[in-house]
Amino acid sequence: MFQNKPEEVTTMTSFADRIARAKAAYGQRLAILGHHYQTDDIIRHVDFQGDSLELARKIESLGAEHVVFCGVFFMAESAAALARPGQKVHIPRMDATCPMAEMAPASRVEQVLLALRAQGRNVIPLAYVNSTADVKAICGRFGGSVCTSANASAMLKWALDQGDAVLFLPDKNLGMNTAAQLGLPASDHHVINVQASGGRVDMQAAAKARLLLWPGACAIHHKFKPRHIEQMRQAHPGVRVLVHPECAPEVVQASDGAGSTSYLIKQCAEAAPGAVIAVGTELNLVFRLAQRHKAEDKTIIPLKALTCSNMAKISEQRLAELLESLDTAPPVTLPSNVTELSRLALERMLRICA
Ligand code: CIZ
Repeated sequence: MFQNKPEEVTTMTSFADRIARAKAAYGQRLAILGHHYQTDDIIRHVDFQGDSLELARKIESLGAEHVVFCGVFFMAESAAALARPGQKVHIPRMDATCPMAEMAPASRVEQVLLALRAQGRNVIPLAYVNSTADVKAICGRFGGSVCTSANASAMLKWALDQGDAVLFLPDKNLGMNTAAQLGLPASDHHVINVQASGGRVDMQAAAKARLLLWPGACAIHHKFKPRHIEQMRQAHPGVRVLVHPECAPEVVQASDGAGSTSYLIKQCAEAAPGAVIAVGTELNLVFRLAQRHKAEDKTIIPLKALTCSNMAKISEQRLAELLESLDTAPPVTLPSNVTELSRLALERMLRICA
């Protein structure tokens, strides 16, 4: 899958050479971070690979003047909020956005939160990392925080203890799956209508729920269906099916295990030789796991071949071009109040999940 056609090899090699040259020239002044969903063409150039939590934790310890984030924009924003003064965070494509993050525009989040709070309950906002820095800043301002799929249950438990209810956003699937993990009954959550600036929230239903869910979802993970698991089990009797918790609850329930990218990676690493595992997440990670564990006689297959087109915008060419213009390229910047408040929300998470 990752093999280039012969005529592409020269181009790919030359981008790789340009990246290697730029890395050598910058030395310790440059650190490249890459998310697990990046292609192998990018991952081979990164200094650190991880999920957003692992990469967010790295920022503090990085001495580099330039941090290049190979991932999607909200990840670079979080890195910019956590960066030291003077440290510049870059992303090879500013338009590598996350459609789910865009499903919760900050102004709408604030309106809905205020409408919910106007009912007299202390509603704590908890944003999944897949949200804009503006939304994270709202969480910081209203006593809330941020979570990743790796720490969602610890963070939701924390948020439930802080007030009367939690507004979890933007991923309703992660919210519902995490609530199920914590044993929160379905009667305790409610997916809110976020139209008309909070004017359409069913306040009676909201008042009864401890978990209020924003109606967003990941365009990729939402495409996994229970029928894909049934088909997989028929085609490969004995297969173990693992999925990401951004999948719908019925998919998580039909699987043999669900968790963040770091969980999926660990499960594949710890599986016994001979294991057959179908993984329901972004294809680049599944292929990497298949390659990594092939020699150990483990068969790792995609539950369905789904790629994130925004993650894929980060190409070797764009990385090479960015590195060659790093001193003049505009870094990711945030207004100072957004930096301060989104950092507050992120640091709360890092402290709680230390
Ligand atoms: O937290 C992350 O990096 C995301 C978006 C997914 C995951 O499970 O790692």
